[in-house]
Amino acid sequence: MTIENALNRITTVHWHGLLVLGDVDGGPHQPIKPGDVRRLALKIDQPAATDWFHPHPHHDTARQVYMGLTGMIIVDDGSSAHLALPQTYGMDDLPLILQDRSFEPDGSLGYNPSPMATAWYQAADPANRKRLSC
Ligand SMILES: [Cu+2]
Repeated sequence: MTIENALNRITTVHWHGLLVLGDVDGGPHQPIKPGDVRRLALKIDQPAATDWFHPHPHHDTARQVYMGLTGMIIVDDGSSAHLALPQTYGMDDLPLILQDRSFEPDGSLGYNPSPMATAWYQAADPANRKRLSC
């Protein structure tokens, strides 16, 4: 696995749910500076799981995830092959990631980590939108 940080800020890649050792876990203790390249050898040896990867830099995780730095990791150990479940990936077995986002009038992502900036808060009472603009 090769990770190149093409951002202009520190990031990490954390393997959420993978059973890997701490020295390749990608937590905040393993920052990747802008322009740096990190090479990892991940040995995946665990039961089937639906996991995900995401950045985990100190004080910037939520924003980086919001901006799209995340993805799914499906570990298949064959144990579900005999179950009456959809089995054709991409046809009847469709992994989904749902993420709540707001958009600015120009179509760009609007990121505001305040819980009072969420659409439900603003929709609950039109006065809330005015309160936020103060
Ligand atoms: Cu995580």
